[in-house]
Amino acid sequence: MDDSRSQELYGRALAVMPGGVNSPVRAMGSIGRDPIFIDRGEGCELIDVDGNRYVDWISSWGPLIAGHAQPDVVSAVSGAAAEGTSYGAATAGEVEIAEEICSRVRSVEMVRMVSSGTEAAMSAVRLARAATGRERLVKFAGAYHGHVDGLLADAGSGLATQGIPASPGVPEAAAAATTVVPWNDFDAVADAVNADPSPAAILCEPVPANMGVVPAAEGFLEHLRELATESGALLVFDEVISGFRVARGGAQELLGVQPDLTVMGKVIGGGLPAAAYGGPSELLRKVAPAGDVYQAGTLSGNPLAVAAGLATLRLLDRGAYERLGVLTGRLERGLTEAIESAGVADRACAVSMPGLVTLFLRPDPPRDFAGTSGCDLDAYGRLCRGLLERGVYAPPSQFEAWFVSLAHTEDAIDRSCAAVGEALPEALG
Ligand code: KE4
Repeated sequence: MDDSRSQELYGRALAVMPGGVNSPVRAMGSIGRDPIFIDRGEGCELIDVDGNRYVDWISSWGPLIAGHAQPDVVSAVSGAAAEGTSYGAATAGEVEIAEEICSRVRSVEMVRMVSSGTEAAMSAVRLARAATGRERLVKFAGAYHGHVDGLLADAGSGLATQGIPASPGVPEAAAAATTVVPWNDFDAVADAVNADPSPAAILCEPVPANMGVVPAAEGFLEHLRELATESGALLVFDEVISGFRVARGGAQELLGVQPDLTVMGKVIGGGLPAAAYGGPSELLRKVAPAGDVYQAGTLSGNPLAVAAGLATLRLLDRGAYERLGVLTGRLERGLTEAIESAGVADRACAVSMPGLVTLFLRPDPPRDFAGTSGCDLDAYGRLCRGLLERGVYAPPSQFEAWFVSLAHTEDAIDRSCAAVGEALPEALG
């Protein structure tokens, strides 16, 4: 595969950008190759700067649930841009998208728009701390909530642990306020929540997709709900990925557990920078200027991002979710059949939730981050490289998901699964 133009751009990028990219996962280091530079997207496909075409399973890490260059989205953004790009003043579109979000997510009566999932998670945590007068957070190993100092804490495996900085530059004090426990560990999270000092919040991805797709065990989200209610901590669902993807009302609709605060992003920006946090009016009215919990943003509710987000949400009717479910099922079955036909069912498996699939290089679905970390990561890198050679752009990390979009066709799914059937034996050796 010719990637000479990508190589030339990468050489220039390394001189002026750390790692040559603006977000680490794009660098493809974890799959043992240099990054591919993209020229454009068309439906479910990416075309790189060397003209190589791929079935895209990244969908911009979730936002592109309607596919690349979707006409309604492009038209909405173009129309908005023609009138101006940002005003730093209130607009009708912000009211419309807030109403749209509240109409879909039952636990959200009021919402604040921000510009990234990180900002939304950070602000929701600040609100939870203000509302409870407490500081400590309980989060789960392998869950990702953006690059907020206190949320990068990950003391690794083990029971409830005091967070330690997972990145240089994170103050000990910021990490120390975070307790990290294994996902799906009923006893560990109960111990962490019931320990002193009582926590401000239990923060989770209700459908984890940053350790690969690792669904909650039966009753686990209900357990978190009970622990939060009994302890006075707020239950915060980070639905930046699952929101408006796994169901019209997100994971809380699909799984029937209501959080106190919800963090949202990706789909609500349709590929432009937009995210949000929301919940009951009584909580959100604590946020400035209604209340004294300060949070602000120059481009919060930006007209172009709102136009893209509204156009995307308006494509997501009940029929769209039925279609997404059908496509997701086809992909999971196709990957499972590819694994079985390659004779490697003892070394790989596929796990899905609506709109999300992960191909794990281990014999059975992991229950937590330690389980995912036990996957054959070297083989995963070889698999991804083999898939790129065959025109399939799978997530360049075992700790991510394949993001299904409404633009994915049955043919694109079948071609991707056939490529996995060819590349997997080579990758596993
Ligand atoms: P951003 O700040 O990247 O917009 O959102 C942070 C975030 C928060 N919560 C969840 C559940 C998330 O998945 C994310 C970001 N997701 C990753 C991919 N899994 C973004 C990709 C990247 O870092 O380049």
